[in-house]
Order: sequence, then C-alpha cells, then structure tokens
Amino acid sequence: MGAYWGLTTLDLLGKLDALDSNEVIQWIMKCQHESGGFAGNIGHDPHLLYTLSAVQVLALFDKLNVLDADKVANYISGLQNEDGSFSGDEWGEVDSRFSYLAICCLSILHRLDKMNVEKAVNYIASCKNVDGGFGCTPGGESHAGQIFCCVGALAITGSLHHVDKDLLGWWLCERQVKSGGLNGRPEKLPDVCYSWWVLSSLIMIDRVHWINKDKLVKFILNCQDTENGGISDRPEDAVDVFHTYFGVAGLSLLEYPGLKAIDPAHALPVDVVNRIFFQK
Ligand code: GRG
Ligand code: ZN
Repeated sequence: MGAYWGLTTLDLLGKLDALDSNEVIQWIMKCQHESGGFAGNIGHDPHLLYTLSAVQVLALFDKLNVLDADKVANYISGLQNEDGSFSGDEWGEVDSRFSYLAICCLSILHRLDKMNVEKAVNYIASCKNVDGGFGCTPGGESHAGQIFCCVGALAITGSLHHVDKDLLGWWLCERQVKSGGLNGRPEKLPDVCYSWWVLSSLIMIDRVHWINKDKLVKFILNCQDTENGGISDRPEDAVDVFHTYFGVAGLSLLEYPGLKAIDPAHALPVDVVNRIFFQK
C-alpha cells in the first residue's frame, strides 16, 4: 500500500527511476499468497487492498507480465458475495470500498469477465443515499472516500447512469471550505487527502468547475514542508507519504504545471492507463 503511494507520487513527478525497479518487483512478488492475493508485507495475510496496490505498482513499472493474471483474478472473484458485494479478505467484512478494489484490479488485469459485473454494480447502486452520495453499505452515511470508490467503480464499468450528477456534484462542491481545502463530510475539517477523493469524483461526473481550483491549489501548497519536503493533511501538521501522494495527485488533477496527468478512476498516471488499455 505504502509502496503504491510513494511510487505513484514519484512517477507523477517524473522520478520513478530514483528506485531499482527489480528490487521492488521481487519484494512485491514475495508478498503474494498461494491463494493468488497479495499481502501488505512478506508472510502477512492477503487482502484486496494490497492486491490492487501490488497490481498498480507492477503496472507503473510495465511489469504486469510477471503475474499469473488468472490466479489473481480467481482470488478476487472468489471474494464476491451472492448479493454482488465484495468481502475484503477471507474474514468477510463487506464495504463498497472492496467493490472498487475488485473492479479496478480486474479491469487492469483485463479480467472483469471473471466477476458478476451486473450484480456488483447493483450492489454499489444500493449504497446510494438521498443526498446523492454513497456509503460503505446500504444506508451508510455519505463520505467522500466512499463516494470516490463507488463513482470510480461505476466509471470503470460504464455505469455512471446510476449517479445523479447534479445532486452529487452539489454535495461534493459543498466540501470546499473558506481556506480553499476540502473536507470529507459536512462540518469536518479540511484535509489534503480529500483533494483526491472529492476532486477525482467531481472530474468523473464532469462537475469539477463547481469548485474554486486556485484556492484549492493554494491550500495544498500551504501543506508542504518547504524545508524537508512532503505534504501534510493540513497546514503546519507533520508530513506523511499518504498525504504527499494525495497532495501531488490532487495537484495533478488540477493540471498543476510539471506533473504528469493522473487517471481519476484507476488512480494511475494516464500514460500507464493508456499502456494498459491501448497497447495490449
Ligand atoms: C487506489 C486511491 C486508491 C484507493 C484505494 C482504500 C481505498 C481504495 C479507498 C478508501 C476510501 C476512504 C473510505 C477514504 C477515507 C479515508 C479517511 C481520511 C477517513 C477518515 O475518516 P474520519 O471520519 O475523518 O476519521 P474526517 O475527515 O471525516 O474527520
Ligand atoms: Zn487525510
């Protein structure tokens, strides 16, 4: 997971060659479990979260060919439940996040046909709320992170007709607060990570012009540690890899100069996504 955040950030900055790709790939492949799923580290239990991160990192390095794609796809499709939802691992917790992870990963592997897409889409649609947003399960409170997952999964499967774009666009643009930053729910503090969760969703539903882009750029830049590098969740806090990724990815979505473009649904640089889907 951390490897994905760090490496995608480096790629957006044009600095992916700062690392030895063979070492990274060898370590990733040691995290694979006999079930086909990947764990967060060697010897840990596999989970959909780490499986998508592993596949994304291999995609960054153009090394998807080292995978047995059918084996990984079998692990993922085995986690789909009767109602179309997904469990995150063998222990069974269900969340619309896991639907996104499964759909995004199978899409990158060209194996969406291994799951029941229609049921998966219907389950995500059942997580939609009257405010236009989405929750973690049917009836769960709308949250920007969950909205990214549901909108991303619907975008990848060509099912955005399930979204009320004006209603959701309104809810999402209301996330911008006075400082220019975005929060994840009404009455909450702004946080750089929502520059990703909210902005990518707004782009996927064609409503990004409903927020003030300049003010958001300034908010993100204000969260930089100008001495040691990195980006924090809000100004003056300590930096971390997670928020550095979301800050750089957010600036990329805002077309900030000097950064590669990022795909809002697959969360990978656009050139990587084009390589996956147009140069098979
Ligand atoms: C490939 C980009 C990518 C993601 C993988 C893991 C995942 C898919 C999505 C997670 C979506 C999600 C639920 C994000 C929210 C993360 C977050 C900051 C939660 C914090 O919630 P609270 O309630 O914070 O602690 P607030 O901001 O509401 O006070
Ligand atoms: Zn955050």
